[in-house]
Amino acid sequence: KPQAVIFDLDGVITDTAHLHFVAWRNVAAEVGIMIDEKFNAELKGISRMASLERILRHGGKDAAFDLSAREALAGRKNALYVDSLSQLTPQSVLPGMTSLLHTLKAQGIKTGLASVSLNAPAILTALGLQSHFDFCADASRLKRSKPDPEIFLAACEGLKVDPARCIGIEDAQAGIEAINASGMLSVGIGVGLKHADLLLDSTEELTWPRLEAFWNQ
Ligand code: B16
Ligand code: MG
Repeated sequence: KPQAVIFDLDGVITDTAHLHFVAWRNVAAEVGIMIDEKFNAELKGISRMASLERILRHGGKDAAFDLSAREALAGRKNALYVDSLSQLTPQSVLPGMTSLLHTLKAQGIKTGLASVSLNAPAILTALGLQSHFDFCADASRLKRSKPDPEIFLAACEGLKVDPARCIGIEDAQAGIEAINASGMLSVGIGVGLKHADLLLDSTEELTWPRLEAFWNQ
């Protein structure tokens, strides 16, 4: 069996993409940029400042905001987003994930979190999952974002496991690339992801028997 399974948060454990979208849409509208859900899908797994840069580029306004103006916009987005996190409850955990975390523990397999969200600890608390992970990588200490493997390697280090004996789970293309570059086996959730070692349609299919069969193949 694998030594550990390392999870992304948004899109794997819960779905905060719509909450990110509503907050970004507000801030973008303030500066005269319109974004839709289709554009929002491109921000999956991308850090806060990198998301803002993409939005400004999308609106043709990347030259109009210096670093301090960008930080102010990102700060306003985050305040709106953090407010909206009060909507999250244990019911917001994606189907099957609480039970998978319990099963992995029962199997003696470690669990880690590799989310680039600086709000990950607050999200886990709202979901009632704060004690379900053996180690959560600290997004504030990252030097390079996904697709760089840094965050997955930091999670492996924190768990004291060998990446070659671990599985990583992601819903974003940059995340799959990060897992592959770390030397772990990658599982993708969602249609259209490329280069995942195993691709599943939804978290409902992400069960321990499915992961075990994949590991042993
Ligand atoms: P924050 P993940 C990512 O979470 C989200 O997918 C992405 O949309 C967001 O911009 C990023 O976290 C940063 O979030 O603004 O809360 O620090 O998929 O890595 O769990
Ligand atoms: Mg994600």
